[in-house]
Amino acid sequence: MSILEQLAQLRSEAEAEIRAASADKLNDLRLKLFSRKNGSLNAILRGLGGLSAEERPKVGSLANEVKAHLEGLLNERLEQLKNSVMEVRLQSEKIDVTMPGHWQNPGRIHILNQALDRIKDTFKSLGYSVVQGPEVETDYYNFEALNIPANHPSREMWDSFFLREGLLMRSHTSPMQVHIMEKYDPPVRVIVPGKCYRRDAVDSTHFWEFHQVEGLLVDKNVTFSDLKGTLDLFARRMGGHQRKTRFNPSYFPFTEPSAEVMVDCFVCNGKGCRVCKNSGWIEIMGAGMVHPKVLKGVGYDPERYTGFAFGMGVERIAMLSCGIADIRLLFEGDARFSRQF
Ligand code: FA5
Repeated sequence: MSILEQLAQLRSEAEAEIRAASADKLNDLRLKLFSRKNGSLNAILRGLGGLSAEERPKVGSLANEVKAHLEGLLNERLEQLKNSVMEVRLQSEKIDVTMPGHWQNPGRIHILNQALDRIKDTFKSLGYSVVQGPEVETDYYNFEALNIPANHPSREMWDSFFLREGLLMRSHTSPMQVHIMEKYDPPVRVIVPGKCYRRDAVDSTHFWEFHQVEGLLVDKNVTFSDLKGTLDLFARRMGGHQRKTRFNPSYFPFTEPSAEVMVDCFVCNGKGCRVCKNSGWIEIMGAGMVHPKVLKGVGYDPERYTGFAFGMGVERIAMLSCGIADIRLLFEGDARFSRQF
């Protein structure tokens, strides 16, 4: 076969191979055709020496033409393969933005935490610090230091879960009044949110585990009016600017005088309804001026310092603000209930 025929054959065979080559084969093919040492083109051109002087330039120019043609084809094929890879990717990664989304079922802040957050925000804005305390208490802090000696009849107000000798699950957050005053000199201004435990029979307003927020403010010249002003403002922040408060005389061994703090009913605005048992008023907390015996017990001078304290049930506040009639709903963990608030 003449060199010209060999070149023509190389051209047509290589064209077919290039058209069929995959991306990773293209480079091998390029080497197979054009490598100086053992490329097919050079192998044919090695026969140039045996040609006449007229034939040589003809063959040379045909060889150049074949080389340029095949190189062009190789580049074209490479480009074509790159585009088709991109095409496949685009197809497989295509997102149909008109498809309906998947429902993510986002969580909600539990209604108790919502109430707690609002209570904390209100008092923080009045300069109160938020502190936590232990849920297991000693008899001393839960009772004695709060002016409730052993066998005192008022202990029945707090029917407690006793643990081993001298320890119990705290039945209110008031023991933290004593811890705080023992630790810090006056003035103090704190609230203490936390869990409390009582052996109360469970009904629509009582649970054996519940949350309270204790408040304590001690300074010079603190009066009952300061307590009234503070709780009045609290009620309005929680229930709207039209809320009214009422202080009924009450009894707690660790405050004197003591009061039961009422607000006009959130639901009927004081007209009387099922929630307020037709009285128009709802009790939201116990409060009073810190008893001088309690102040003395922690080393504060009751002649120089006075203070007030209050303790509210967070479940009660949450129920009132959302019109919930049964405390048990708050603890059942039923998402259909929680999702409503
Ligand atoms: C006390 O616990 C006092 N330590 C409050 C206090 C603090 C008075 C500081 C004076 C100064 P009381 O027992 O009334 O008070 O409880 C306060 C609130 O806790 C109640 O109004 C009620 O909302 C809530 N509470 C009491 N027992 C339960 C219970 N079993 N389940 C749910 N909430 C309860």
